[in-house]
Amino acid sequence: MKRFALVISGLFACGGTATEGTETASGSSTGASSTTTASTTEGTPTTGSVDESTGELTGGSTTGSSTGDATTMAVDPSTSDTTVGATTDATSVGETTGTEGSTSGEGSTSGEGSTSGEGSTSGEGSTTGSGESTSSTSESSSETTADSSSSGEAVVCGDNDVGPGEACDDGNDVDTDECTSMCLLAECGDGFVQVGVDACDDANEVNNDLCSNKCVVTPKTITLVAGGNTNQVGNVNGGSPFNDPCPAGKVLIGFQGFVGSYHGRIQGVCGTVGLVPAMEGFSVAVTDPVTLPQRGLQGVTQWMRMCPTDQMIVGFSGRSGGLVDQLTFTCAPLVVSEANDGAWSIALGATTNLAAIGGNGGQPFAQTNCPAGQVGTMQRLRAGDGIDAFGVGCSTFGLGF
Ligand SMILES: [Ca+2]
Ligand SMILES: [Ca+2]
Ligand SMILES: [Ca+2]
Ligand SMILES: [Ca+2]
Repeated sequence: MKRFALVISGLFACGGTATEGTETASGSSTGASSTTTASTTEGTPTTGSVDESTGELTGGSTTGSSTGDATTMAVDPSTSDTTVGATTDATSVGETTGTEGSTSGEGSTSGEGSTSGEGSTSGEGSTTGSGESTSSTSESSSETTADSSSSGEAVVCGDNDVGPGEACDDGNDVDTDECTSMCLLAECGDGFVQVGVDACDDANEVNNDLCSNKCVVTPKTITLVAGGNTNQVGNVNGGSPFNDPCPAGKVLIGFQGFVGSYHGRIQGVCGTVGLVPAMEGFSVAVTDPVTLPQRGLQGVTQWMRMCPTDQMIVGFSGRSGGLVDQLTFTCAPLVVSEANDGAWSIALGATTNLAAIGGNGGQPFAQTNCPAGQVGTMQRLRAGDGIDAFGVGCSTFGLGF
């Protein structure tokens, strides 16, 4: 019923507004032709949509160019019956009409259901109401249609010709070169390990799993290799030598013992260094402490000096003479970093001195550290009844992949 009413009104309008009809003619002609084309696909839908849109639109802007609309309307019904039409064409028609009449005409065309957006377009059209703009609109839309259809035919990924929408086309199915089989330029994160560029590519956003966001393999362990020694302080010829290394994979993380006016007994404490995911990278954790053999037989007051959590012994200072009188241990953490190019590295962080332990005899000796880039991994003592000399054996550290 509505359909009828609309059409009729449209016809009436057409007849009534003879003058405007001329102007409309151009616009409507465009619309008509396109409409005809439009009739390619969906005849029925078109009709149906016509009703809906018509209803809405009519209420809003009946005024404007009823003529133009009318024309369109008249065309539409017939067209719709024919039924064929590319959706796109229909769209263009709709827009055209919309601009001019902004009335029911549009609704019918746009109604085709190609898009809801059109409806809104029609609304604007009514506001504008210029035939020119209408025509341009219709043209552009028709062009768009043409492009889309043509592009669908021509572009073939793999024909060794870079077509529209292709970033590259090397004509092969190899995904590990610079151009993937999807005709996309290889990049980190596409899930393909580009030869010579990506060390890995897990296509996720997790930086500290096995493969970083820069497609670099992440570190898994900390390696320790026996390195140099610190100097020994005290009487380097006294007592007997005791070189006690930490178990494999462990570093010195503190000392304990018994002290009187000088150090009577000492034993190192070792912990396992390992990598743990932290933030977007890794941190070094120290776990599983164990003690080294206790050397010396004297001392009355038990003591313990442990590095802060996850830090290790890198040096010491204190006082000494014929024996080891006082010790102040120096600790530092290991810090893992990721460079801009994705390379991972590990280095010592800022040092911390623990509280001094022991007497004030002897003479102060200079800060005594492991060689640069090394951490303590062995107690190097000389002892008889008391601790004659104290030193530390060190190891280089690195990342294991
Ligand atoms: Ca191609
Ligand atoms: Ca390729
Ligand atoms: Ca890749
Ligand atoms: Ca990852």
